[in-house]
Amino acid sequence: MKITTDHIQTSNKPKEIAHAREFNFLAENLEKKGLNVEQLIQKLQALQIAIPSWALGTGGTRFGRFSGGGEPATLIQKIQDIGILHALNRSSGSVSLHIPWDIPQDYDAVQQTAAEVEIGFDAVNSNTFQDQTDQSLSYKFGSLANSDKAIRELAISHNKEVIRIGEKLGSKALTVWLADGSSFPGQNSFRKTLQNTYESLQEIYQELPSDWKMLIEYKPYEPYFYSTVIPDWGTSFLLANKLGKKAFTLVDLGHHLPNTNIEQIVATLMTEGKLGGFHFNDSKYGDDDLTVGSIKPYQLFLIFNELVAGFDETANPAPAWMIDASHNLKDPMEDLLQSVEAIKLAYAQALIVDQKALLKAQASDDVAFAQEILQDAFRTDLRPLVRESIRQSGGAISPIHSYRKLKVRENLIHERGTKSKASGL
Ligand SMILES: [Mn+2]
Repeated sequence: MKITTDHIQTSNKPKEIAHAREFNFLAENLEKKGLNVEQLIQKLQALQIAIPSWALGTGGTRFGRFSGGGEPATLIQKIQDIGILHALNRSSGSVSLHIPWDIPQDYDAVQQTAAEVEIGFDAVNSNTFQDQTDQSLSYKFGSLANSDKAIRELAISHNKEVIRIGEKLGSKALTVWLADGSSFPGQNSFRKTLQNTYESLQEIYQELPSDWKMLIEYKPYEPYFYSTVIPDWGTSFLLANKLGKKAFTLVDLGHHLPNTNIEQIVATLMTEGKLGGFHFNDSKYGDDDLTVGSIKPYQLFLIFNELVAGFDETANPAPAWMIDASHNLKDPMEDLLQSVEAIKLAYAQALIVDQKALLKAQASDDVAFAQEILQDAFRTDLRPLVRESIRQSGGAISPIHSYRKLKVRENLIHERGTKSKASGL
């Protein structure tokens, strides 16, 4: 199925009048506060969030997986699905590939499909957290950190291959998430596994093209439950600093212990110019991979508040934005539309924070007013602004409403069948 301009216009029609009324009311109020609405819209339009190739199918838990049908069975179908999302929200203009789940069979066909639906290639992700069927050695006890040099070399060569695949497609970043760790005290040496990891990453780093970035993800636990080799931002930052200027820290919102102050981590990394990218999701208890903004929208806003301030005040390069969620209950495409909207809303809220007044309140220790400034922005309903930015880009006023109205899932089930399954988490 392909979404056409006609589709968008027809599905927008019943919403147009009410939307215009809501937007004009909001725009007037924002202008009264001294905000430039046109500029806000341009900034919102520019924010593009990559969709991971593994998020288009129904995710599972370790107990089961309940597919919804019509899932993309091939990489080309995955890119077509992202094309549908992008046509609806004009905000999901790239795919983040997972290797080896999505090694292109026919590069020309993959690139042609991507070009047809206006999709680019974001960071490529390596996978050394599971063994592949034809793999000679096992990652059961670690990959880049393994005590066995031959296993480390296997994992290093896999990462180098991922870079080569990404180069052919036009990617500019390699994301490394390392599952390596231990489940019991004494299982391995903290110092040796960290040193092995550093040396392995060095070898991969040397293979990185000059205009590429290496994004190092961290996670405190899981799949191992006593330790992970890169448990926190500090360890990732340490490795990125030692590796060099092409290496950065990647923040995955679900990869923190409960109540961690993620916005402070963002501020610190940006001050040092080392925030390389984001994996968006939401969580209640752990790495739950829930829809962005579904559990802690205020935290998401506070993170964006640091990002917006950091864009102005630091030399941190533009980070890579990606969703990293798993959809077990909802239609994955509806879930992704909701996530992208939540990200844009948090960004919009952060853009209207009165930064000058906030600095003044901070300088005079006016705690109550500083809080008022942030909460005033957070509590302003900016959905009409986000909708208008998408509408002006040629997208749907309400992407999820149009998705249902155009019967996208029904069409995909009709095209691909009810048993079609996507690879992924
Ligand atoms: Mn992630």
